Parts: sequence; structure tokens; C-alpha cells
Amino acid sequence: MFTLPDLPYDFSALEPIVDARTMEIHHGKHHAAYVANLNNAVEQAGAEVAGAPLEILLSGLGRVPEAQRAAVRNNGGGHWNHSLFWRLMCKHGDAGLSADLASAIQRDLGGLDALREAFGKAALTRFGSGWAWLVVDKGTLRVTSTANQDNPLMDDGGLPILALDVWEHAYYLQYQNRRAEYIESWWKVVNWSEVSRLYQTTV
Ligand code: MN3
Repeated sequence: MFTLPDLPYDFSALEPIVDARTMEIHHGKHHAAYVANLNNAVEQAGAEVAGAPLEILLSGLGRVPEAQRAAVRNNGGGHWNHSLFWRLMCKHGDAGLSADLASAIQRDLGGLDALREAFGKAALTRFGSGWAWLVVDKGTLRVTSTANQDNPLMDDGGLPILALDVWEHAYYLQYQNRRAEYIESWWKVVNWSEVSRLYQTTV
């Protein structure tokens, strides 16, 4: 059974960038629902997927019985994406970008400003609901985005080390339709120590 991870900080920790009410609903209702629905789908799928780690399910959706495949994709993706997302943020942000990751960002993307521009554009232009990602893909950093609760694990598109949820439920209470303002503000709460730690696991 999959379980909802605790937030690594209080609901109000990311204010004024992300308001407490949004965090409470996002974690306690949206993420919790993905976990519950994922568990139901896995239970219905039976022996073929029982006990499989989430990463294995998401990178091999073709092995999930067709009747549960969409539910595992949407809710398993939702569980994995949010579990990562919470850890990538912290109170007041964290400036611990490692020298290794900084140099990879320079090498592959042209520097931190260029990363922010490319990542922000991916987040802003994702039509409807989805995610922006910074992934390590065969040793190279790349910016991409996906729809709904899809993620790069599903099409062997690399391992995410930075993620931004651009579903309206992530920002609408505070920013309404101003997604660009949410994206720009969000950099202030990025936990660069955690992003750097994830990068280090890929090299
Ligand atoms: Mn969300």
C-alpha cells in the first residue's frame, strides 16, 4: 500500500509565496486522493502489479492491466510527482546549489538565468494542467514539460531533479489566473540543496 508522505514543513512555511490554505488542500485533499485512488487501482490490478515499486509501475505502464492502466498512470503519477515536489521546496528557499550542478547547468543550459527562462517558459506554455521538469537524461540536463500527472519516467525521458506543478489547484487561491506570477515567485522557495542532492545521485 502506498501512503501519503508528511509535508516536511508546516502548511504556512512557504508563505507568502504559497499560501497555507493552498498547501493544506493540495497535500491533504489532492495528493491524498491520488494515493487512495492508486491503492484502489493496484488492488484491482491484482498479482501482476502487487508489491511493485511506484517507479517500476510508471516506467512500465504497459505491464499494468489495461483496465487499471489509466488510473495507475494518473494517480501513480500524481503520487510520485507530488512526493517529489514537496521536498523541492522549503521555507525561505535554500541557496545550496552545488558546484557540480551549477557547472552542469552552465554546460548544458547556458547558466542559471537560462535555466530559469527555459523552465519558466515550459511551465507557462504547458496548456491546461501539467508539470515543468528539469531532468537528467543520459547524463545531460534538459528542461521539459508533461500534461496532467504524466512525468518523464513514463517515456524514459530522464530522471527529474526539479519539478513545478502548474495545475490551477497549485496556485489559484492566491494567484488566480496569474500563472506567470506564481512561476516567477516560486523560485524563492526552491530547495537547491535537495535539487543538488538528487543531481548527485545521477552522476
Ligand atoms: Mn498538484
